[in-house]
Amino acid sequence: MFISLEGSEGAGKSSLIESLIQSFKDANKEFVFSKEPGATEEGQAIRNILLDKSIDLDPYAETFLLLADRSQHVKKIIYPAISKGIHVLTDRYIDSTYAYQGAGRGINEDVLNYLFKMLNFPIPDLTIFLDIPVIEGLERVQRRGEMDRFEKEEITFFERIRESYLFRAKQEPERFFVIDARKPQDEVHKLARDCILNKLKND
Ligand code: Z5A
Repeated sequence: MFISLEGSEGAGKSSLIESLIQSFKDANKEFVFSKEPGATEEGQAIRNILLDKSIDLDPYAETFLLLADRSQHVKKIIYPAISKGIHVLTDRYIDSTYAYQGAGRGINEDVLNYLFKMLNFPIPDLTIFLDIPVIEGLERVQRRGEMDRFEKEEITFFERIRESYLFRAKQEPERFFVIDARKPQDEVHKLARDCILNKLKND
């Protein structure tokens, strides 16, 4: 099973993954947890460039850096785990690119589809989207402290991102599971955990 976790700023993905790691250990399910950008050593170097607010990246330069990061991630982590029958849960994947670079930066969706296909990126079996209104998510991020290159964008950028996620979730209801990320953390955890364990049982 290949699962991605998506959400806009401050939705609570990192907090959710931390609690899921414990749940799957308790349920004796073998999982690899990873994150984009930066799952691999090479990806870490790319991540530093992507998040550096002193660097002014062209939208295509940004997109190709993310794809370089993903190529390493897919080749070194995702495919090897899947081929051994180990489940993978990644914090961000292709839907982040549709949302941030597609809707956010204006890169044409057909171009992204072409690149994903050419690079042979696997499609997740399940995508959990933590949905939060833009202002509430940004307030959480601001409370957390210093902001990175993405987090400093204007509100309309994040509104386009949220709309893109919701649109994709509507287009692919069999792949997406949407959770209202305003719910208390333990409820969000339970919804995500039950969704994943049910999917594992039914597959
Ligand atoms: N990016 C891209 O543009 N295109 C791509 O294809 C990919 C990525 C793959 C990576 O940043 C950036 O890369 C990202 C998009 C771009 N944009 N940014 N920024 P990152 O890896 O540094 O961060 P992130 O992925 O955006 O995640 P995050 O900032 O760490 O947020 P989060 O994981 O969703 O939230 P959190 O840290 O778990 O929670 C935020 C706060 O809310 C924290 O204080 C929690 O305690 C609190 N929280 C969490 N859940 C709750 C609930 N349920 N109630 C109340 N408070 C909560």
